[in-house]
Amino acid sequence: MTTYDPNNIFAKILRGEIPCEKVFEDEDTLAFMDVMPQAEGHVLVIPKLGARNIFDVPAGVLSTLILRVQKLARAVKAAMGADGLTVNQFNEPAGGQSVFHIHFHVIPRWDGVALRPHSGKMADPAVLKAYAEKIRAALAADS
Ligand code: DGP
Repeated sequence: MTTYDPNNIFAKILRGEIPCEKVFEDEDTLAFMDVMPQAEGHVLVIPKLGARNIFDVPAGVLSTLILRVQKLARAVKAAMGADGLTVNQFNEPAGGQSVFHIHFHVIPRWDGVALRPHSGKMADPAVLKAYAEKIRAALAADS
């Protein structure tokens, strides 16, 4: 299937049917903590409009989304005291995508610290909440 499935897990998060640890929301975008983080402070940034991935997302939605990715990248780096940051975006199973609602991974990085596996172990919700609080504070300081 290569069309958009409105019952994917991120669509359910957008409809409030599944909880998430939210760090940012506006009329176009939602950002929340990844439950299987590849590094401490790993955030996902998604559009509210349903699009499967890079191949079907409308240009205007993608343009807004990448600006929000930049906003989150700055806040996450500052909040986590990171040395750098990796932005990942996967398309179709062959490209590593497992949730079929387009999203960008915003992953803080530290010198000499390798990334953990993609879609690996579930994180402790209390730890995710603590990082989310720091990231929300950095966003508030930026606005
Ligand atoms: P990918 O589609 O391969 O880019 O990866 C999907 C990412 O989404 C992966 O890092 C794990 C994360 N993830 C999967 N299910 C959930 C969920 O229910 N909540 C949150 N917050 N993250 C999820």
